[in-house]
Amino acid sequence: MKAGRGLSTLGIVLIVLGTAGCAGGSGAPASTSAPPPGSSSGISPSTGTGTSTITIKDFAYGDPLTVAAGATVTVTNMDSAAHTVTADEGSAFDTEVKGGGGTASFVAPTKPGTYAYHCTFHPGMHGTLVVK
Ligand SMILES: [Cu+2]
Repeated sequence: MKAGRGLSTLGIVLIVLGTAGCAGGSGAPASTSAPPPGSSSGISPSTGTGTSTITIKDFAYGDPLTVAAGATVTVTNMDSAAHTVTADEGSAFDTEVKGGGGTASFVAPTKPGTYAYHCTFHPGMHGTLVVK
């Protein structure tokens, strides 16, 4: 039976969805809470560019990020608290990002797969990095 593996994958997806959706319920992520006008911090949404960015905000990593194998991933932390991006298994990646708009970067694994990660400071924070 292959049901076991399928359920395992589904479980990860549900955890990610649950983390990302706790503020907005069902439907689209609540990304409409733009910063107030005039207070631009120089950080623009990384949509459509070649850069792979994880933006941490409100103790959440956001949607799962898909990157190329070995790509450099930049992490931006909009919270006041410091966070880490730490692979759940093994030592695929582990980087600390200071709060207040701090940035850090790490190199994505070269082995394709789905990598769950978390914050060592806040065990409730979970994210997913997909390498292909
Ligand atoms: Cu954290």
